[in-house]
Amino acid sequence: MNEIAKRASGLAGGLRQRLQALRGKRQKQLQRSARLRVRTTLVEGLEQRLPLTAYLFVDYGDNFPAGVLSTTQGAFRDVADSPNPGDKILGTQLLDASDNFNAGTQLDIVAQSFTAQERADMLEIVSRAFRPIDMEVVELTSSPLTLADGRTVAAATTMNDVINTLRGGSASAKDAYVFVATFIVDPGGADEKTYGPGGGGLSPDSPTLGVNSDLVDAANNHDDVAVVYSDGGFSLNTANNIAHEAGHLLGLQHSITDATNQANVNLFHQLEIMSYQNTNDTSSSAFTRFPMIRGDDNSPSSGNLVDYNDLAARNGQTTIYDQLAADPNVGPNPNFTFITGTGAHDIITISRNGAVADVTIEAFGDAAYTSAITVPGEGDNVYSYSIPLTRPILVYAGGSDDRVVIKGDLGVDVEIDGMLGTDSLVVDAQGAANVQHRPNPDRSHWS
Ligand SMILES: [Ca+2]
Ligand SMILES: [Ca+2]
Ligand SMILES: [Ca+2]
Ligand SMILES: [Zn+2]
Repeated sequence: MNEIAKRASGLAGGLRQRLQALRGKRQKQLQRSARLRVRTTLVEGLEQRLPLTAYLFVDYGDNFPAGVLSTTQGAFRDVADSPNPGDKILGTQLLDASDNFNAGTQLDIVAQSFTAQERADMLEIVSRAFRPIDMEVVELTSSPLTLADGRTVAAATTMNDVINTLRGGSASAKDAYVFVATFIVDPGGADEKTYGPGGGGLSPDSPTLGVNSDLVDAANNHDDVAVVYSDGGFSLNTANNIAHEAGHLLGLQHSITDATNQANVNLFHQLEIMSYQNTNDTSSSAFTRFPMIRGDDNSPSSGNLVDYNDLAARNGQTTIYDQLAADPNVGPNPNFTFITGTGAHDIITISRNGAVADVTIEAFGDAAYTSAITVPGEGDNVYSYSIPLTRPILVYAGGSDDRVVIKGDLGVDVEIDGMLGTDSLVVDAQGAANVQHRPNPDRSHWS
């Protein structure tokens, strides 16, 4: 067997193994046309990543003295000032039980307990959500870690450590820092208030340090610090809120918050990190590349959507993913082109069209693909765009039962993460690209 044939054989074997694992462990159905072939020119893995531009730091308090970082309301909100607006570090305003803010009032950040596996599971969900973005997720621990941009980081002992971590590396990198803990304002005092142990999180108010928050400006202009409340242990709420609060730090606003009285609408928002329809419900989380409806006062508790066509994405972008990708201080992961479905049942079609590929996403309320979902902002049922065929393609199909259809020899690798549901893959091509299909990890506490 020559080298190319051996490699092709190995790839085909790997694909078979993955497919068998898929069938055996998850009882997924996977359909392939008889013409699926493994491309013989694959020479390296998909993760030859270029250095990424910014970081999301996640700090569970591993270096807190005796498990508590004791600071003040003021030091935690106004983390670091600077005459240069771009160098200010915005923190989060946590109020006391009387809803008061006094800069000198004590604020204790109390570390909670997690097993290594629980932390790894949550990091996997967050890292998956961030993989399409030009940012790397770093869990801070007591062991110092030197990053690709040269800065050495570890879990914080003091707020000064937070500043040094955020200001390390390239000054232009606008990083996000999220504490996962319980937060006690005025501990032992008359106005003691504990944030947590129930789920939730907060990001900087606006203005802070005299400038707009990135959430208000729809742009990642600053390093900032957000909080996620937790009483320890794995929860979807904690994992998704780490990514959600970080999304605010990058300039994203809410998609659907309160549930609407349209089941299909709630369903297709489940993939979107910036929607509360995602937070407690699923590990299939992403910044979606499909139009999402704005939340907050657009999705009131009555369940009656105010405007179906009011999009969550801003800056002239149609999708939340595209808003991040277009932000000069975030950007897309340069190593591949990213496609998502939604939380609903999607048919995702990727068709070669000359030098590019045309992508269509059709979302449905049912697994039989009969109840079509109208694309917000468009009025029809097909969301489409074209992509270059110069990089590998990464597809996140999202929750529910999705069908991914690949037409024509795309000539690039395609990695499909079907996420939850019973997903199918149809390849209709002569000399198809190498296709990896990865089901959701089988963990009973993921849903
Ligand atoms: Ca920011
Ligand atoms: Ca889906
Ligand atoms: Ca799926
Ligand atoms: Zn939020």
